[in-house]
Amino acid sequence: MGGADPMANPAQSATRPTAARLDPLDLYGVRSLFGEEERMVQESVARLVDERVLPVIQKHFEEHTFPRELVGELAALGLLGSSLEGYGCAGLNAVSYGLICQELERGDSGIRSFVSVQSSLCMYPIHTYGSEAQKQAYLPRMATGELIGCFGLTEPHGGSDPANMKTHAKRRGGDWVLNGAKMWITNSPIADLAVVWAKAEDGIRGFIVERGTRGFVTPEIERKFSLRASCTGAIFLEDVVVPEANMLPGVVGLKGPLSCLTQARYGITWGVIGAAQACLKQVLDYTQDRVLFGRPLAANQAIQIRLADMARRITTAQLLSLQLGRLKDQGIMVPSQVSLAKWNNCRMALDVARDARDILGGAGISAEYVPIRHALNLESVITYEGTETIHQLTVGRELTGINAF
Ligand code: TGC
Ligand code: FAD
Repeated sequence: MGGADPMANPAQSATRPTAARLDPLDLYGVRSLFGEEERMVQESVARLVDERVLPVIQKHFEEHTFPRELVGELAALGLLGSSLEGYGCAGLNAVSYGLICQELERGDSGIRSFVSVQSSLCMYPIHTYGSEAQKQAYLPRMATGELIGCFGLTEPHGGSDPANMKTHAKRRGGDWVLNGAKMWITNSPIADLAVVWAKAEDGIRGFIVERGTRGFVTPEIERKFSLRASCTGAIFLEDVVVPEANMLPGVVGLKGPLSCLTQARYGITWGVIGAAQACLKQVLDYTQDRVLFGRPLAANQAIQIRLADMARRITTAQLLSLQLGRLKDQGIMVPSQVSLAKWNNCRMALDVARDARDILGGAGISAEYVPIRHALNLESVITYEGTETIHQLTVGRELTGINAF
């Protein structure tokens, strides 16, 4: 036998040689499964997050402001509508889009939210269901960040059941007249346009409502304790006249908005991994440096079990999202698979962030450390795009064939 057997000598086994150690944020080497383009995308977004997002995000979170100054930089890197083809969009694959979300959410869920809404909830429906004129008019300018979009589906009386929406659209001559209210809408106060879903005579339809249209107002929701670096508002529609040319012609029915949610939920499954990785990294450093009872906190079995559990859950989530991405790139991903990953990965990230907060002790409630910000953000992420219960029931329906909503 050449090298020393670490099991034979407790003193040697206390610290393993550096060369043998795995990447604690990627224990299964998931990164080795990415293609060259995917790795390049991840690296460039990681750089943006390190250099431009992390230095400013805590201040924006504390001041409850969205870092609008970053929009141009996100656009310059091709991150807006990145998985769409043509119209100034990058045409990247699903795994690359996932990695974009992961790196952005390592910075803050609010930044990933901005990109999710712009890309998956606004540009995607225009690209998929819009007329050629709508695509030409909006997509190139949304890809550069010149136009910001928002997505109005949720209503004040209950977001989990959008089939029961009250907002309606009635034909008047060659126009449509929209009335109703949407609640909890990311970006609505800063948006230049809203994709609004409303009940028409033949079913739910999507409309592009431009800022400045009479009767369209978007007040901000103040006093949020979560996603404070993201701008959230309502949309009120009072006799809003929308020309026929602004109705999305390619889809009727709830599958229109739900198909957009599938795109955004897919990205969230990756995004929350980034938030969890940021928390794990911070507690790994902290527990090595903090000495209690004469030894580093990291030398306690109870702490190691908690760190190991975080790594186990992150690794599982990474493999889930990667396989989901490969299914999506093959065109065979189905919504209940997205639900399973949205449920698992959001729960994983929220639990990791809360536990990391606790391991930091009193320091864990300080803005000097990232877990409390991520934990607060993840309270929204586990709720929006379908609550945990909605995704559990979606998987239940897949298994049993029985709708239990
Ligand atoms: P159901 O009968 O199941 O479906 C109606 C039609 O839609 C189709 N469909 C889907 N299509 C694509 N993707 C999906 N995920 C789909 N789910 C269903 C379905 O095949 C059917 O088509 P067709 O042709 O037969 O008509 O509808 P349901 O009324 O039973 O509802 C099912 C349920 C509860 C799962 C759905 O209502 C739901 O997902 N509720 C949750 C709502 C939600 O997630 N809202 C999110 C609002 S947006 C948001 O939160 C943005 S946050 C963004 C950020 O800041 O990052
Ligand atoms: P409800 O639907 O009222 O649900 C309340 C509770 O009941 C939940 O715990 C839910 O799981 C549970 N529940 C519901 N149905 C059942 C059932 N059948 N069985 C058991 N339990 C059930 N929406 C948009 O349209 N666009 C956006 O851009 C957007 N951005 C958001 C940003 C933020 C920060 C937040 C917090 C929300 C955002 N949302 C957006 C809204 C979000 O999608 C909704 O909050 C979410 O879908 C839940 O709807 P709700 O808040 O009305 O809760």
